[in-house]
Amino acid sequence: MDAGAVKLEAIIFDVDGTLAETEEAHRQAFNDAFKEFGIDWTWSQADYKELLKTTGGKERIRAHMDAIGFQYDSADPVDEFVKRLHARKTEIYTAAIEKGAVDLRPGVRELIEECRASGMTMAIATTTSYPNVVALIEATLGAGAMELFPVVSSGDIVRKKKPAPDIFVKAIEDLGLAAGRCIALEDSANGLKSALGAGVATLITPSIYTHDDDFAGASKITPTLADLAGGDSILAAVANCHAQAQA
Ligand code: XBP
Ligand code: MG
Repeated sequence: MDAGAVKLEAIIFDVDGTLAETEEAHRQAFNDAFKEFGIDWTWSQADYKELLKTTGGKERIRAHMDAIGFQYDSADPVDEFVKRLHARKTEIYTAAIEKGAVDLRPGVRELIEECRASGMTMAIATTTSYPNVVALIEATLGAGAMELFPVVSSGDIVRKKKPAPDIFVKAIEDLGLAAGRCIALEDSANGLKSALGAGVATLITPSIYTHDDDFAGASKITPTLADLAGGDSILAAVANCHAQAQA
């Protein structure tokens, strides 16, 4: 590393699509919640690919209502209805995750373990709701594993979700670090735009729903973290990617 190079001090992980391929479990949970509420919507994979352009589950439900011209007629305010529907979706989703519905993507467990062993700070910046983060981390890394992430920025903690930079700005503020000291791990164009907007260099591992997104501006694109390192240290490969972005 050059004498003047900026040292990597924190890795900021996105959750859905990056830590794990969770979006099929989300889609299933949305569809199950719709059924329970007596709503005749079923989101196919093709529908969901389009709907994912709207980040945030509640916002996604509203986007769908607008797209189909859904006539809401109830005494309940529509915001309350969406909140209740989404809260039930979160219960269904977290129950599935707790039962082991998804595992971490290749190389993620190894990178987290390397960070833990070497003292590299880890943080989370995600659009997904906080209970979803806890369910995934504990189901895949064990009870108490949230302690590995001293900073978790998630869901409604900011007003504007990805692709706005707010969630990454909040994460680096909470870390107390300059953006240049961090690297973001993301899977989507919305996530990339958010991280870059906060000045954070970004490594992309595209996921099943985002492989044809536009990743212009990414420091590196690799199918998985395991591919990035080819059997060597994944943390060293991520740090190298950060060093190249700062050069
Ligand atoms: C992905 C999202 C989320 C999830 C669903 O977040 O946009 O909305 O699809 O979770 P990220 P919620 O990639 O930033 O982790 O229903 O809780 O929003
Ligand atoms: Mg994502």
